Amino acid sequence: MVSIIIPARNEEETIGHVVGRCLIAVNPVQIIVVDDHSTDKTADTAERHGATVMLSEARGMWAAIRTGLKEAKGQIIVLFDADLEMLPEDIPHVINPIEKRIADVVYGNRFAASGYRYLDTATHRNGNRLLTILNGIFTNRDWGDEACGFRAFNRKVADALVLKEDGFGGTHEFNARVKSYDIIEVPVFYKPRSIQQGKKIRLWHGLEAIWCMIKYNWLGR
Ligand SMILES: Nc1nc2c(ncn2[C@@H]2O[C@H](COP(=O)(O)OP(=O)(O)O)[C@@H](O)[C@H]2O)c(=O)[nH]1
Ligand SMILES: [Mg+2]
Repeated sequence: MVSIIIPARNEEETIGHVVGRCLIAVNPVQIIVVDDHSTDKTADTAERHGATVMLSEARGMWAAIRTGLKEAKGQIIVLFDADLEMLPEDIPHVINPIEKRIADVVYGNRFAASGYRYLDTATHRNGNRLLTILNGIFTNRDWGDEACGFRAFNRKVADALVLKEDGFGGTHEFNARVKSYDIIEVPVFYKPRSIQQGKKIRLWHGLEAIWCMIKYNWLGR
């Protein structure tokens, strides 16, 4: 079975589509939506479409993922966003290297030249480039898109994983903690949304990202 963990805060517009399409794309599947006191109908909508809904143990995207991991029963775990920036139909491609046992961890790469590539803003793309270069220096692994939220890993990784960050910094903590495993990147479709459309990440998260790279790669916390 595949467990899909979806952190979600105020995503009622898209969460139903995401859950419904995950159910079609992957089988057998366990879908865990981890809500964080959303003020809209995120939790109800997710439940109505067939997901198990949990309330996050703390505020932030990675606190939600940590909560979801406790409930995940699958041999493969997928982390997926609630906002449809990426496509549930890409999940089978992302888990394929784990099923073939040629990777322990798989990342979606939103910028790999394969298939369609929707044009991002240059600001976001260049920020991502900079973080990807820094993450490569800190980990000495050659990620092409180290900040992609679309990731999958096997049970061995899940059982060994210790995560401490609650917010977006968890993205870089996770990279540091899995850097010694067999890792593969798979191109995925990505159509970024704007802050007006609900994107929660901000420029200062870039500084938090760099701090987390230092903390978890160099200071060994
Ligand atoms: N439970 C929970 N989910 C969050 C929180 N912040 C972001 N998310 C979810 O995490 C995913 C990624 O967030 P998003 O704003 O799209 O960031 P980005 O696309 O990585 O820039 C989305 O599904 C959000 O709903 C939070 O504080 N709590
Ligand atoms: Mg997003």
